[in-house]
Amino acid sequence: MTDRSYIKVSRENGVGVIQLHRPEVANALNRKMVDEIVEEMEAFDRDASIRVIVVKGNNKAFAAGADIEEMLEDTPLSIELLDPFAIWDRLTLIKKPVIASVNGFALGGGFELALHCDLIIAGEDVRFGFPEVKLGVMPGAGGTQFLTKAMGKRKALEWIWLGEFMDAKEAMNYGVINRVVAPEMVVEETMRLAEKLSKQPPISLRLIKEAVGKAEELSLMDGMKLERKNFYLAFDSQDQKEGMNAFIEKRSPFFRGV
Ligand code: CO8
Repeated sequence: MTDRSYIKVSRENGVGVIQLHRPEVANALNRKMVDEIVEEMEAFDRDASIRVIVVKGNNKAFAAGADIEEMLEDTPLSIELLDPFAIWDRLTLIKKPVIASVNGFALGGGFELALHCDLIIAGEDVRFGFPEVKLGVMPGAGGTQFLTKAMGKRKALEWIWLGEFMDAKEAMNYGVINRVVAPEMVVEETMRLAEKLSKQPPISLRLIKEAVGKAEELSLMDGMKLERKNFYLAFDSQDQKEGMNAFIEKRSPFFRGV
C-alpha cells in the first residue's frame, strides 16, 4: 500500500484501488487531492499488471464535494489562471475500466468524480447531489453534462436547481448508477465485479470503452465506423485467438492482455 497526502493506494489481484482519505472533512476534494487521484489513476492505466481501477471513499462519505474553504477567496481570474479542471479532463483519457464504490455522501465534485467513472456501485445509504446552488454557484466538473445525459434535461434541471439529495434507489431508477447493495456490501460487490472484469480480455475492454464512450458524441454512422475499426483491431490481439480457440476446444479462455 502506498500513501499519498490525501489518498491511499493499493493493488489486489490485478485491481488497482484508490481510497480517498480526508476523513476529517468527509473526503472534501482539495486540489492536491484531485492531483493525487488523477496521477495514481494514470499510473494504474500504464501498469500492465493492473486491469481494473476502483475508486472508493469511507463509510461516511465517498466525497462531500470540492473543498469549500479552498474556493472561498477565488475570483474568476484566479480560477481561470489556475485552470483546476484541466486535471479533471485527464480522467476522461483513462482507458481501463474504472469503478466507483460509493458509501455515504457523494456531493458536488464528489458526485462528479463518481460520474467520471465507468460504473458506479452504491450502498442503500448513499446520498448523491449537487448542492452547489445553495453556495451560490453551480457544478463545474461535468455535473450538468453527465447528469443530463443520464436522466434527461427535465429531471437533471430539477435536481441541480434544487440541490437536493438523491438516494441510491432514485439514482438507480434514472440510470445514473449501476447497482445498489447493502451499505456493508459495497466494497465486496465492487471487488467481485472488478475481479470478474479483470478476467475479461483487456484489449477488448479498452476498445469497447472507447466505442461506447463515443456513442453520445458521434452520429450513428460515425459511431459505427469507430466500432468497426475497433472490431478489426481486436483481431490483432492474441486474446482474440485465445478466446475463439478456447470456444472451439470447449475450455475456458485465459486472457493475457496481448
Ligand atoms: N468542503 C470543506 N469542508 C467540508 C466539506 C466541503 N465540501 N464538506 C464537509 N466538510 C467538513 C465540515 O466543514 C466539517 O468540518 P468541521 O468538523 O471542521 O466543522 C466536517 O467536514 C464534517 O462535516 P459536517 O459536520 O457538516 O458533517 P454532517 O454529517 O453534519 O454533514 C455533509 C455532512 C452533508 C456532507 C455536509 O458537511 C455538507 O453539506 N458538506 C458540503 C457539501 C457541499 O456543499 N458540496 C459541494 C461543494 S462545491 C463543489 O463541489 C463544486 C465542484 C466544482 C468542481 C471541483 C473543482 C475542484
